[in-house]
Amino acid sequence: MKVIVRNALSELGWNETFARALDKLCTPSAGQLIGRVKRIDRGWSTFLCVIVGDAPEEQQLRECRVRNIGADVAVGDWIMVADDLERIVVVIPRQSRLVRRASSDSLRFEAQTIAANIDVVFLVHGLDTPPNERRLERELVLAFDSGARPVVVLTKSDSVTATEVAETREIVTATSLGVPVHVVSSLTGDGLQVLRDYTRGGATIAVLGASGVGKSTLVNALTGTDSQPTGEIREGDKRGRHTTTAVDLVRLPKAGWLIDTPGVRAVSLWTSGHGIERAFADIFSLAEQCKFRDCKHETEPRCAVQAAITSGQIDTARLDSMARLVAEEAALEDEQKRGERNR
Ligand SMILES: Nc1nc2c(ncn2[C@@H]2O[C@H](COP(=O)(O)OP(=O)(O)OP(=O)(O)O)[C@@H](O)[C@H]2O)c(=O)[nH]1
Ligand SMILES: [Mg+2]
Ligand SMILES: [Zn+2]
Repeated sequence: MKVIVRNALSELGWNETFARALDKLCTPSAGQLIGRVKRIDRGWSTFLCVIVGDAPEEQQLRECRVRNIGADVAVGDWIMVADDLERIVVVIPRQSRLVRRASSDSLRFEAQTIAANIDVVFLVHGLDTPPNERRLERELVLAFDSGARPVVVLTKSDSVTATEVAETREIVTATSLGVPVHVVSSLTGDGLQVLRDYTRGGATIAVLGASGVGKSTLVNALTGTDSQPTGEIREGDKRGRHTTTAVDLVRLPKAGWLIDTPGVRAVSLWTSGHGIERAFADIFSLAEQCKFRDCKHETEPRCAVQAAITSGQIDTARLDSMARLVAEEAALEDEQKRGERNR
């Protein structure tokens, strides 16, 4: 049966590419449900859906729950579900995915998909604490590897002076190379209109950042609701209290989707793409002028990167940070290869 669910599903972000992918995998039958995962709780996925076979005028978005044991699903995924809601029949291949390394010790080398089928990633940092360039670099690698567009959002502009905003913006802009940087306040509404432009055309935006930077407050400000719980930060170290505990897909009033995520302390890489090259494009482009192709930018003669450090063009901390990320990725690849061999 052809899926004639274009109207209601396109509101969810459904497009021709997903439709073709579904066509290749199976033929939906009447009564089955096609939808998008909103939230995942122990063993259950909550998803927004329409019923296959309903006439277009009867198509209504509804919220359902399905058991997801054994299915590899993430928030933002498109799924087809059996009519008895007992199982997920198909997870449609993802067009993009935000993946990090799972933090639990027993799962040391397991990937965790934070969000799927996203167009933009907001990397959120609070202006009330000093800029954390090293963290931002990691987040940029993750975002570039996801296949979505990174955008840096500096929140809480109301809590600092204009001079402080300018200083932080300068540091952050230098770290993020050509990535857009926006300054906003969710309390006063300052700068929010520019962020709304990213939701045009029904885009899906994942919101990523440390606990307490104001992700959920931003989501509420953009949706005009208080759907996401928010929490005070700790007085002493200004850290958040891990208020958001699960990833959640939230609808914007006109078009588009936001994915609120819980703040994580450490951003661990799970990469397979060109994230590091893109996040450190400045160093990679200098490296092309090093004398040796395999220059490690340590003590080699005629190293263009070391020359840039001497001239002050590049910070040693930035080069060290890149080296750490490259090593982390290499260790991960080794572990993955070992895992495959033992399988
Ligand atoms: N002054 C000011 N405070 C803000 C702003 N945005 C958020 N806050 C405050 O920052 C604190 C943390 O906000 P949350 O939105 O809960 O932070 P979060 O990033 O969602 O944190 P987790 O869910 O723990 O990851 C709350 O007390 C908010 O009121 C802002 O634009 N200005
Ligand atoms: Mg939150
Ligand atoms: Zn070099």
